[in-house]
Amino acid sequence: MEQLLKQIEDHKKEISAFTAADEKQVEEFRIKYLGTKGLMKSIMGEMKNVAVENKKEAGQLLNDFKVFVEEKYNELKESTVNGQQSTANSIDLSLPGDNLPIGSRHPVVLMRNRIVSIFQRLGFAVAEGPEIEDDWHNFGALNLPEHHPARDMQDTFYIQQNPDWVLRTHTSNVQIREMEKGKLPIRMIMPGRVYRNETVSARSHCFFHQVEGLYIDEHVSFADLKQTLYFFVKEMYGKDVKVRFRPSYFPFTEPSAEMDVSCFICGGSGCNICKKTGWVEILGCGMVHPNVLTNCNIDPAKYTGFAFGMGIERPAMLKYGINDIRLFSENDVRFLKQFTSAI
Ligand code: 2NM
Repeated sequence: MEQLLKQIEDHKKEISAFTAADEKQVEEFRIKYLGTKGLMKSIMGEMKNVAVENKKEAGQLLNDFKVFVEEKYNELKESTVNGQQSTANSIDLSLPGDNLPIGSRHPVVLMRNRIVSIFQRLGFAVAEGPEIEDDWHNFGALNLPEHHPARDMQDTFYIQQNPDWVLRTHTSNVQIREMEKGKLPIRMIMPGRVYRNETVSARSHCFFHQVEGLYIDEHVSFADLKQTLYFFVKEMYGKDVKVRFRPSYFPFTEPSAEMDVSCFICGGSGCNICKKTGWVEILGCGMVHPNVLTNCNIDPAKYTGFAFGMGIERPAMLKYGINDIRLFSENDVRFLKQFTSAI
């Protein structure tokens, strides 16, 4: 028994010190200690020489030893990968990590997120839809008559293969698609890219971004429209900003209005941004035209609603002091990496 104990201790020391540089050496370890003619086999054979009264203790000892050898074997196996000593054991975990170059959000996305999150807090859900749209969803359903100038080739990109398809000129196509689903009430916000056939310059581009909104339920009034947009403006431009509505015209709303805020650059005293008027136009809005509701199988005698739409690029340019709209789509990293924000 004494002798067996001593033997095991010696083997343990030897095994602990064993290292393997590759899979071949791991295999050598297995053969030497765990193989059919290996140490484990022969030392287990010693059991027959142990006195009866010591057999239980010796059995326990040998079992523990076997577990010890197997654990060492697994350790060696794990530390060698593809015939190479793996780096797993040589990694210094106290070293500082590599700096990962993290990107920054696009200024249009930052501005879109700000706008969208204000309306989300009022219970508006976000909806999206196709950028290639048929004539009905982009024009017809929106009460744009056959010969309306907006349908002109001059203003709209038509798809050559099928002139019934256009690149959407606003995100209102998403409103139409949501209304057509027939699930009311609707309280939704529609952000997205839109296309207009315009000459590209520092001030205008042939594609840009919009956020539109739609609220349809029983008894929705122009007062609801005004209060919703007042809340939006205060959240967006601060408590002190002044607001004014001007009557306007859109084929898809009646009545229609445009909303101005007191110039957030000069505070209303007059500058280049507000063209010395003290006011900046930020959105168009109105009560959804009964024809639009009828086009979407909504009964205008029962339901009313308001809608609004605003561009994203212009407020982003004012906020970040960007003087050329083309910068948004050129993807120059020197431009893009300047914008940081939590949202
Ligand atoms: C605007 C201004 C005013 C608008 C209307 C609709 C719909 F589908 F309900 F008729 N969607 N968007 C709307 C109304 C958009 O953008 C300047």
